[in-house]
Amino acid sequence: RYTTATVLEEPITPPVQVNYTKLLINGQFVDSASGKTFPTLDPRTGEVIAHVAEGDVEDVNRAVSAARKAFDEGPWPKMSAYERSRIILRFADLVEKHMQELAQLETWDNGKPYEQALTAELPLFVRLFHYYAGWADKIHGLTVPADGPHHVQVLHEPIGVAGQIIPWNFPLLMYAWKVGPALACGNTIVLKSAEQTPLTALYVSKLFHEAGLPDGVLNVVSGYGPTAGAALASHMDIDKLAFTGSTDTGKVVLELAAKSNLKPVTLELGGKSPFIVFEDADIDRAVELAHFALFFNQGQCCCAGSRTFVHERVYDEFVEKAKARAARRTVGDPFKKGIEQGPQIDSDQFDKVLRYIRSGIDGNAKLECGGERVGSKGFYIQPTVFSNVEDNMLIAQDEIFGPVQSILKFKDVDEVIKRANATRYGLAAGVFTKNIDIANTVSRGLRAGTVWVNCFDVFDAAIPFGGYKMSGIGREKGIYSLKNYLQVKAVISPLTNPAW
Ligand code: TXE
Repeated sequence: RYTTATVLEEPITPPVQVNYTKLLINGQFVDSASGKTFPTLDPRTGEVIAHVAEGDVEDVNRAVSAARKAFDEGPWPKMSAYERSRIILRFADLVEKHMQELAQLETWDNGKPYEQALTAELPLFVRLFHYYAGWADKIHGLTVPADGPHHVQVLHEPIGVAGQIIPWNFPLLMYAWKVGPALACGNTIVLKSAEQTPLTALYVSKLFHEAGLPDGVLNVVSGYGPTAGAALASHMDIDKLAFTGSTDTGKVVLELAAKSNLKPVTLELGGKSPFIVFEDADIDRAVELAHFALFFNQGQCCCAGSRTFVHERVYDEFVEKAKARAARRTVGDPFKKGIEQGPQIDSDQFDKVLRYIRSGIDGNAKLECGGERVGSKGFYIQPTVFSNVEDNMLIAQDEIFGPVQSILKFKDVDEVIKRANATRYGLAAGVFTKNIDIANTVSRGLRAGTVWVNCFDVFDAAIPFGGYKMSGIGREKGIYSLKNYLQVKAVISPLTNPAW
C-alpha cells in the first residue's frame, strides 16, 4: 500500500494583516447588531485567525435597507452604464495591485495552495471583472414587430436588490461570478460569504469602495447559513437570490424564497461528474488530467471528476499509474512552494471525507493508496485512490468533496453514457478519446452543463457554467449570467396618435 510521505512542518506565518472583520453595510464597516463575533479558523491547525462580526436577521435587514435605498434612489442603477463600467474596471485594477495580500488571505482562510491562489484564481478574478465591466454598456433591449400598428420596446432593466450566498471552496471566484454580473446590470447587492472563509470578501469589497462604488450598492454580511443566509433567502425586499453550495441547502433556500416573495433563484449545487477514458486515449495524459480533475483544490470542487470511468482494456494500466501519481502528490503547508495539496476546509469536511473513505473500504472497493489523515493537526488527508468501484457504492453516488478518486471499469460507449448519467447530479463531465465520433456521441449523450473533451477544468469568464438535474438551476458566467440579473419590460404604444 502506498502512503504519501509528507512531513508537516510548523505552519508558515503569512505576512498579510487581517484588517477587515466587521460587516460592510452602506459603505461602512460596522459591528453586528448583537455585538456577536465568530472565529474563522486556519485549516492548517484549526486555530483562530480572527474573530469576525456575526451577522444575523437584524444585520441582514439593515443591509437590505441600504441596498434598497441605493437601488431606488440611485445613483448606481441610474448612473450611465459607462461610468459603472469604469468603476468596475478601476476595482479590477486595484485587485491586481493587491493580488499577493489577497492570495495570502485566501490561502490562510481556505487552505488552498498559495501558488494556485496567486497564479490561477486571482488572475481569473480580475479577468471576470474586466469581462463584466465590458458588458455594462452593452446591455440593451429590443424592438419587436408586433401585429397591428404598435411600437413595441422591450427594455432590459436591472432586477433590483440581489441576495447572494456563496460557499468556501473558491471564496474569491464565487464572489466574482455573483457580484460581477449583478453590478454590470445595475443592481445592488447583499452578499453573505461562507462562515469558513469571510476574510477576502471583506477585503475586496473595501477595494470596490476605494474604486468609487457608491455606498449601499454592495453590502457584505458575514455569518452562518441558518441565520444570516436564511434571512436573505426569505427576505421580502430582495428581488433575486443566487446561491452556490450543497444540493440540500439549495432546496432549503428555494423553499424559503417560495414561501416569502417568490424571488427568482439561481442555484449552483453539487455534482458527481464522470471522467471517461476510452482505450484509444493517451493514457499518461488521461491519468494526469483525471488526477487533476479530482484532486484540484483538495477535491473541493463542485465539478470534480469524481467518477473515473476507464475502458476495460486499459483499466489495469490506468489504475497503476493513477495510484503512482496520487502517491507522488505533495501534501503540506499550502504556503510552501511546490505543495499541491493543503488541508480540507474544516473538521466537518475532514470527518465527512474520512467517513466516505471508510465506507469505500467497508463496501469492498479496493483501496490502492492513501485513506488516512496526514499529520496530527489540521485537516490534511492523504490523496486516496479506490479501484474496483461499483456504481451502487456510496463513494460512486455521493459528493465526497475531498481527495478521493474512485475508478470504475466500463466496456462500451452506450453503457458508459448510461452509467455516467445514472446520478441525480449533472454538473460536468470529461471525455478522453482521439476518436471524434466517440467524442461527439458521448458529449451529446451526457446530461451535464459542461463537457470537457480531452481537457478538464478549463474555465473562462465567457463560458457558461451550471447544472442539469439536481446540480442546479440557471447558468453563471458568460452572457447567460446577465439574464439572471435583468427584468424584461414590454412598453407598447400606438404608432400614430389615435383620435382621443
Ligand atoms: O454547504 P452549504 P457546506 C457541498 C459539498 C460539501 C457540502 C456541505 O459536498 O461537502 O456541500 O458543505 C450557506 N439558508 N458543497 O455545509 O451548507 C452557508 O452559510 C441559507 C458544494 O459548507 O450548502 C454557505 O454560505 N444559506 C458546493 C453556503 O450556504 C445557508 C460548495 C454553502 O453552505 C443555509 C460548498 C440556510 N439554511 C459545498 N445553510 C459547490 N457547489 O461548489 C447554509 N447556508
